[in-house]
Amino acid sequence: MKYLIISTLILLSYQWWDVGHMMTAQIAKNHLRDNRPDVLAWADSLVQDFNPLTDGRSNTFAEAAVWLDDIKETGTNYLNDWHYTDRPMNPDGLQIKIEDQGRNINSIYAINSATSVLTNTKTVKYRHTAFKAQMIRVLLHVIGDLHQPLHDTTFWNVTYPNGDNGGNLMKIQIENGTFVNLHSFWDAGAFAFTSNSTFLSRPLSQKDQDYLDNWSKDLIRQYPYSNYLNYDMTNPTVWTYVGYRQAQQFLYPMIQTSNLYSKDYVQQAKSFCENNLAIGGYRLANKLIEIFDIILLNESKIKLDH
Ligand SMILES: *[C@@H]1O[C@H](CO)[C@@H](O)[C@H](O)[C@H]1NC(C)=O
Ligand SMILES: *[C@@H]1O[C@H](CO)[C@@H](O)[C@H](O)[C@H]1NC(C)=O
Ligand SMILES: *[C@@H]1O[C@H](CO)[C@@H](O)[C@H](O)[C@H]1NC(C)=O
Ligand SMILES: *[C@@H]1O[C@H](CO)[C@@H](O)[C@H](O)[C@H]1NC(C)=O
Ligand SMILES: CC(=O)N[C@H]1CO[C@H](CO)[C@@H](O)[C@@H]1O
Repeated sequence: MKYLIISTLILLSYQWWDVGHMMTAQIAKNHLRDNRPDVLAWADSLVQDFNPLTDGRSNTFAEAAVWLDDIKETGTNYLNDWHYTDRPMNPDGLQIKIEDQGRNINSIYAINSATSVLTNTKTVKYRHTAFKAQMIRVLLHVIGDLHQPLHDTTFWNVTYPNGDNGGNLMKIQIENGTFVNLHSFWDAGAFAFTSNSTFLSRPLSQKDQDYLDNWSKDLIRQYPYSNYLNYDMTNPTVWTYVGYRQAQQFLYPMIQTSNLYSKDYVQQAKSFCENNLAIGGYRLANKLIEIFDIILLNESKIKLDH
């Protein structure tokens, strides 16, 4: 029983619920459609390469952003620690043991690895390989994850001497009085983005796809790319650090001062999440542009050589 509870927690720990992932990808898609349709065509075709090898829930660009969570259901640990970067928050200055320093940079490592697979010099000739098709799905997912700040830290103090598992061991009381896990609250975008059996459940119906598309266009209007011209758009280490600071400055202080539901806080949390979805979408789009431009350059060099 104990084992079951723990594994449920771990399963919950590392996923920005489907809707957050699909929205990040949809925003990236719409941004690329307007600015770099060539990049979208390349990325989308690489996504589709993998469709026959999935369970049919991740066939579109937006749905494919959830694939890295889908494969957890197979019970394998494949790429499990690529979903987060647990930079420690340790206000009591506890002596904490981080097993392996490498584990401290996982989503950063994931993005950099996927980028190098996609731009690898030795495989420039092969745009479509099984490995590249997987790695593009990794990018769609992990860039979404790291914009949920509880994927960028674990909190340690005397009460949580082994860490709080990215907010999974803390509880927040919501409007109807139930206590929910802090991490899940944020994964669901303060319950602004939940899905259920009739709404945005995968595979998406045409109506749901239209809904997602409309919603992402609304967010792009409310949070236009021009708002973020000073933001880092290339370096995942910076992105996870910003997420860590957001957790430190906004997510955790709220439950430290009051554990009670407040409409104000939920409202703030929703716009905070929308803002992060927009930035995540723009960063994903920019990473794909950066990668595709290297590919184009390398392909042209190869042609010149021949
Ligand atoms: C309270 O709301 C949450 C989130 O919407 C829901 O999951 C839970 O079932 C609700 N609990 C009750 C007792 O209504
Ligand atoms: C599913 O979610 C939608 C949107 O939040 C809501 O309108 C609908 O009532 C929900 N359906 C069920 C069965 O919970
Ligand atoms: C999407 O937006 C269009 C144009 O505003 C509207 O006609 C359509 O009903 C919307 N679809 C959904 C599913 O919200
Ligand atoms: C540890 O942090 C939690 C969450 O902020 C807080 O509720 C708890 O009181 C802290 N423990 C100690 C011993 O300060
Ligand atoms: C084969 C080839 O030209 N590889 C190059 C691809 O582009 C990167 C970045 O510009 C170069 O470092 C590689 O040498």
